[in-house]
Amino acid sequence: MKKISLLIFCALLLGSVVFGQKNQSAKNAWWKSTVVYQIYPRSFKDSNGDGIGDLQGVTQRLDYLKNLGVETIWISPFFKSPMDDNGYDVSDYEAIDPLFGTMADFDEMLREMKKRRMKLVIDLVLNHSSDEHRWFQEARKSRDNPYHDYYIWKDGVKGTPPNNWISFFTPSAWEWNEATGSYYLHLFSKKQPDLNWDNPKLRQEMYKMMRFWLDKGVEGFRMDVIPFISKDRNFPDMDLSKGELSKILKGIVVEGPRMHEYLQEMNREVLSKYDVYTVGEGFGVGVETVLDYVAPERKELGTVYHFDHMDIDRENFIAPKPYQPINLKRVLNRWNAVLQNKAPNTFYLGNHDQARSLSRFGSEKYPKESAKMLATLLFTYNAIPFVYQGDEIGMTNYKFKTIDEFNDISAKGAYQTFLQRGLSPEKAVEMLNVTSRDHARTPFQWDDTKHAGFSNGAATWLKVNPNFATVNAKSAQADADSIWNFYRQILALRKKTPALQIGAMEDIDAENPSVYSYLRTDGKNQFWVVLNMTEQTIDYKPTRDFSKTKLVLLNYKAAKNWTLRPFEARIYQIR
Ligand code: TEU
Ligand code: CA
Repeated sequence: MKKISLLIFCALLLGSVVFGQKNQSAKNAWWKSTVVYQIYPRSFKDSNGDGIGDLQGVTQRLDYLKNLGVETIWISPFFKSPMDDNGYDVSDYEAIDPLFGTMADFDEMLREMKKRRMKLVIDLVLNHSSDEHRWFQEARKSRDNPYHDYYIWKDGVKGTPPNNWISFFTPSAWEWNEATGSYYLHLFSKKQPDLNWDNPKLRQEMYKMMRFWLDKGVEGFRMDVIPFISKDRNFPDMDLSKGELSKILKGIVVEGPRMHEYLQEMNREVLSKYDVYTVGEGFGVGVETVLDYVAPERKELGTVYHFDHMDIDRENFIAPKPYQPINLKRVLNRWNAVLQNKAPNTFYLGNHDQARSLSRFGSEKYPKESAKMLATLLFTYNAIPFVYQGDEIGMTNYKFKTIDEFNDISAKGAYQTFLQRGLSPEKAVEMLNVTSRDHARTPFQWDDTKHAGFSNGAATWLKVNPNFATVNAKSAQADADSIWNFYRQILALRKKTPALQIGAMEDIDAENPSVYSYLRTDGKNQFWVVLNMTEQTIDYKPTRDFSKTKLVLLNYKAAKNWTLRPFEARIYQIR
């Protein structure tokens, strides 16, 4: 009798551990109120003087991040890679690239994060591998190789690709393979062959790899170009006249026929068994389809992030067009309307694929004011905020002089395209100086010493922005009025204020072209955010008259009635 009750007790205990874990991914999941900080490890901190950031460098700077007030850290890929796309071309998903360190360095980094109660989100590149991955090395040998079907092949004649599919980095998405007498698909560089998710064996390999990292204690996944994993196997030509990349690719390689089936399977087999945060890189995901990924009953992903606001001042990411704040407001309001009360939203102003947000949506003429206004927007909009490394100290775009100063494969591809269109080399560099991904990748500016304290080696892999003498973490931490200290304040405010984390949001001046004025309410508390998104001084007429308000945060010394100075940002509590 005793034995039996002991057994039942153990079974109950086990059950509650297992189910307790699962339940966390439901209603009160930790990640719904978190703030994510993104690290691009190549550019964060070099610990061994080879000029390239690494995992030990990250570990050295965890206190810096803790001190800033962020808990969840997403690190861009650090897996074994030939670095054709700086790590987004993975040749071994379960190994650390020697440039970034060793598995022991990873384990130590994770241990140190956990000590500080930080969560680690790693970057999964599930759509493609490197051509140097063992699977592809096998796959390309012959048509009957057991790994052949891990990739996507199509017959054709050498020199004439099977259809008109385009790639992000090269004109055609097809590359000829001599040994098999066929083409393989690569939507990114030819060193990034697309994996064949229609093959159940490949899917199981990916799930196994995900479990490997979860079992190590990783608590989140950012999933690179996740809407790309299912392709239309009739291989229809793309309608290139649609202009916008996301429209050209839709249904054919983006949000293809079986994508949701695979996401549901992944959830069933892996994600549902762990307390794990997921964010899909939602290339091509619009408000029309987002809920298919993130509505809880769909059992797919926790969140996705979209590109809609990245399009408002660019054609297909690369050709600049003028930025207007009203367009940013419209995108943000549209997404909030669809997700509010249904599923958590996400929001970022920059990442490793984008120019610096201060240079883009703020102004280098008003670096402090505009970066603080953008931070106010980032942390008070109704979404999980993603901070990109360096934004908290006001890092700006670097002025590249010639094409040789760029590193990024996409900058080099775009440069060639611009020249073919008849642009001069100077004009091409001028365009890249607005849009290049390398702006986000210049080394983090830690202090005013050599290489901005990023590395003590002879040279850094990408040039350091010469403004490091004034723009650096050390001086920012010492200056009470710095962007960094404003981040700390607003992060602390957000942390203790549920209304700012998950409260409903309402734009109370939607048609105003320059001022964003909105409320955040959770039933108990109400906050009112007013942002001058321009460098003009504005005599503002609030659209509502609140009888009692208390100013809780401001990016200037004192508020002057309703004269909003350039990029002025205010948060009021309404009583
Ligand atoms: O980005 C996907 C993607 O759509 C980008 O290539 C985008 O088109 C471009 O950066 C805009 O300038 C992800 C990663 O974030 C990126 O770094 C990788 O290069 C890409 O996937 C391939 O893995
Ligand atoms: Ca290094």
